[in-house]
Amino acid sequence: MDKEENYLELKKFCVDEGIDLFGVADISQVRDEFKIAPKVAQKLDKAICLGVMLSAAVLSEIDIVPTKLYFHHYKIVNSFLDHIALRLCNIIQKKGYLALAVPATQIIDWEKNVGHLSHRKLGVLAGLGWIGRNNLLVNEKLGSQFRIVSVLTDISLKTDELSKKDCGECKACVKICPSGAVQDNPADFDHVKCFEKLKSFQKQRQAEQFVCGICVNVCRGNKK
Ligand code: B12
Ligand code: SF4
Ligand code: SF4
Repeated sequence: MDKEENYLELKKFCVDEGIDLFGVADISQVRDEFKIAPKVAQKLDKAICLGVMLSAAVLSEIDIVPTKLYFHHYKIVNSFLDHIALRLCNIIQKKGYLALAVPATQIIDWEKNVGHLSHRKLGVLAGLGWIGRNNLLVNEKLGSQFRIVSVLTDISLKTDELSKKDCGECKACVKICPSGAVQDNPADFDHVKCFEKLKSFQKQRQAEQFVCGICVNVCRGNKK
């Protein structure tokens, strides 16, 4: 099968299973950054990035603190993404290729606070959107109201174009962020202020993990 046919078949599987965003990135220039054994990473030249939308109703309950419903939703959506990624890997493997699912949310270095790789960065390279003022991956249709997972593979696939969109004049997240982390220029995002706020939410027992959701709730992707 050629790369177009493989793309359509894998996309159909994912969409039928409930995936809302599907994109493919060439990772041959970025895989050296991954915290995955080079002997494995070097064999994988594409990332399939999958996104699933969040519940607008659950998000809209968030006002100035994350809610218990949002925390549960966060866990369920991560688990859903990890399951679809596993099933996608099995389909690819049965065709005789390699496929490695990178967990939706797993921190492997607690000092630097990083995962195996950046799903946001791969999402940009797979054409799913752009990095917004809130430092999240923003999609034209879903805003930041989705979570993502990536499957690395060596199967032949066509790749997607980068998005040409950006936040435009929208500054909804700049105004609403309770920590002052979000600035007009996305490059000035203050990771420390954001993390301190998430730690304080956790201390207030809003959630057992570091969640917030305020800048997710307001981001509709520069829609009028
Ligand atoms: C650790 C972590 C955190 C840490 C922060 C660490 C950090 N440095 O960002 C804490 C606990 C604070 C955190 C907070 C949140 N997180 Co978090 N987090 C992660 C996790 C597990 C790893 C992130 C990581 O490794 N970062 C390392 C750095 C290098 O990468 P990065 O920050 O992701 O990406 C930047 C660089 O790649 C840089 N960059 C450098 N070179 C290049 C080149 C190109 C071409 C591009 C495009 C970018 C780029 O731009 C990117 C954006 O700043 C990811 C899952 C994953 N594995 O990606 C989720 C993830 C990033 N988190 C997510 C979310 C939603 C949140 C929260 C909203 C919490 C919540 N759920 O309520 C907040 C938002 C904070 C914010 N506004 O950024 C989502 C983002 C979804 C989206 N639509 O963007 C992710 C992808 C989880 C998921 N599976 O969906 N998170
Ligand atoms: S996650 Fe919360 S504290 Fe961090 S940037 Fe978004 S709104 Fe601000
Ligand atoms: S809320 Fe507006 S400014 Fe903030 S990331 Fe989303 S589109 Fe960009």
